[in-house]
Amino acid sequence: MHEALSLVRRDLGPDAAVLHTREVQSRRFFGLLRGRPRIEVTASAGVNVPSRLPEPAGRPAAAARGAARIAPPGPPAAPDALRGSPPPPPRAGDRSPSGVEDQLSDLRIMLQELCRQNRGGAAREMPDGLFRLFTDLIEADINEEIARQLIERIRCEAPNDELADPLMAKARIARILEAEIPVGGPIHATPGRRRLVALVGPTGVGKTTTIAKLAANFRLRQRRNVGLITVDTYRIAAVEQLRTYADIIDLPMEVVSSPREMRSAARRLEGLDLILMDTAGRSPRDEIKIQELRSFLSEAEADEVHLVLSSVAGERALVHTAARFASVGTTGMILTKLDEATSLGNLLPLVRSSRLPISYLTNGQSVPDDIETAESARLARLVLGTESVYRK
Ligand SMILES: Nc1nc2c(ncn2[C@@H]2O[C@H](COP(=O)(O)OP(=O)(O)OP(=O)(O)O)[C@@H](O)[C@H]2O)c(=O)[nH]1
Ligand SMILES: [Mg+2]
Repeated sequence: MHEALSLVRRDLGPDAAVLHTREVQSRRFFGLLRGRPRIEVTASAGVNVPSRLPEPAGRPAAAARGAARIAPPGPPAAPDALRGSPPPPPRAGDRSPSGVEDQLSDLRIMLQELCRQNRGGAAREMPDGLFRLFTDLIEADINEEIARQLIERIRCEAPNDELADPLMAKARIARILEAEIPVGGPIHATPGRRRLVALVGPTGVGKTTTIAKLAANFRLRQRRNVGLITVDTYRIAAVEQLRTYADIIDLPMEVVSSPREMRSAARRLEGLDLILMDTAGRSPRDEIKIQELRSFLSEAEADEVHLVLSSVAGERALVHTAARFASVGTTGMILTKLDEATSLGNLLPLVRSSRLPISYLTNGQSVPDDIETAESARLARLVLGTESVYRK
């Protein structure tokens, strides 16, 4: 044993942790004759676990990282509990001393855990059912890292019978996602208390269409007094697009082309319950235009600023866009074009990074019907692909 440990020390250095030692009886001549006993030592310089060898007397306790030093050549020191009553020297053919088997099985578990972590986890060691669930998550476009985290989490939290049932395991993941997805509820338009809500976002995501849907619902279904403001005077057709909706729904509308005009326009709409403000689509990369948008919004004294994002966009673009628009004071998010998305797992990184509550979802071009108030449980099921974007 001393010889073996010296070899470990020589090869792996004094900081190596000894993980496992055992005596192996070799056999010669077709297994009939006993060969010389051999010593097998499992040691590592890179594993962060306490060494199985006791600390030599007079040396400091195990290093903070947990690995003890290998004993220097010479008789190994006794473990703390046994100090003062040295164990009898091992006899040839002796099995391991009492308790060592337990320690070895602890070690095995510890090593398995380390291997699992080192290998980056889930996929290879997952039971079949969970592995299928993992691939379902990947297919729903949930990124691999988040999918692993979700599987690991239910593995830690759920009882075995639940893990063995794919439907129950998926339902547990749905509940985890539900708790993660913040929603902001619908806009509250109280009669007589003017509320100004602006929609901002990149180009072509559906801001104007969503304003028309909201305006029609508040005006025609909830009988609120609604007005519109547009600051999108960059595209010739933009004003006309909103004016068409204003005419159909019969709403007052103001066109504002500079932050200075904003106050007087808002004053002209005083007395209404809800003012919806349409803005020009902005590239998240255009810092100057985003700052300009900010001055429009602060002049308007907007109560709510909803960032409109297309659910068809890639997850990195969504995260980046939300971060860039945060500087205009976004208070919520509206996700559009759910009907065009093949999957919605791309929304999870956005939800995690922006922490903005989601207020509405839109799922088609039809005004005023294709809009709904966002609900966490439904969004979780949509992300998992267990529910259709079209409500029955
Ligand atoms: N499929 C689908 N199309 C939508 C949805 N919402 C809007 N659209 C369409 O998306 C296109 C752009 O919509 P707009 O409302 O003009 O988008 P915008 O954000 O105002 O665009 P800009 O003002 O140019 O930045 C139109 O063809 C809309 O009909 C939706 O939920 N689903
Ligand atoms: Mg528009």
